[in-house]
Amino acid sequence: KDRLKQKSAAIPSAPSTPAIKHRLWPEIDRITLEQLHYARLEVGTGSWQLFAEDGDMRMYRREEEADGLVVDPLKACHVVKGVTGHEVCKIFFSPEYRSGWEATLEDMTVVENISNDTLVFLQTHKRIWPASQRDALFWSHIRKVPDEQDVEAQDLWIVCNQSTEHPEYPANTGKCVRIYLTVCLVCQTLVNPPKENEEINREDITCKITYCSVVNPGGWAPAAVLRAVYKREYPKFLKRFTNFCIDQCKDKPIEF
Ligand code: 6CM
Repeated sequence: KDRLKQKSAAIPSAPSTPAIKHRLWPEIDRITLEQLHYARLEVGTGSWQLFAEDGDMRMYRREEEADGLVVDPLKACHVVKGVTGHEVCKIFFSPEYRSGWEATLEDMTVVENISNDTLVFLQTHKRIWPASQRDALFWSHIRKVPDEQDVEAQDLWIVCNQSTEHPEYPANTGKCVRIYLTVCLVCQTLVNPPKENEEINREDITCKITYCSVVNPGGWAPAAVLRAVYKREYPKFLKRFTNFCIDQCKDKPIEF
């Protein structure tokens, strides 16, 4: 009985978002929690191959193919000073910031506003020669996910992006090939206790970031070109994104 109690205590309590009434909610809730679990597993040794390293940033991939297409899972870890997990996740989730950090983006539309923590996006990405241009249709959900069994992981946030379908935006009808993605960003805030009678300032906070992604290119894309693009673009993305967060937050009050 005690073991059962402990187990259920580890599951974040059900969120009170109005999104729970949406037809996609069971999938959103399940995939978000699955991705949270997956992101928090240690990379360890074995199947993950380190392919990029810069300061505190480490990027790993596993070479995998499905129906002849490259679908290499990627896992990246980074540590960024001066920002909270909530701030970083909010910037990753919110449409108003996207063009400021997403270098592969050509266009972005919110096609459904499910609630203030759950949106459906249609994005077109810049064409990469010699393949066709790609688009992506995905729901995106942001949530605070404290782990009641880990005192260190109370300030824990996730954004989960998952491809979906929408009758008004069918795949592969125009010039774009639709890509299919499962992406998550998990952020944990660590705080150095401030000196007595002093307020916490940005030097006292650190954000531990985990980013996981699996992208299926959806149609023909030469494997070697795609792997070379990922090797170049993912480190560029994480550095650009985290620098953007630091810059956006530096003159604002800390948002826990
Ligand atoms: O996670 C990232 N961005 C999010 C917000 O935009 C979202 C989107 C992910 C889509 C990423 C796909 C971009 C690459 C498309 C290339 C398709 C293959 C073309 C064939 C080439 C031969 O989750 C950051 C994504 C950073 C990507 C580098």
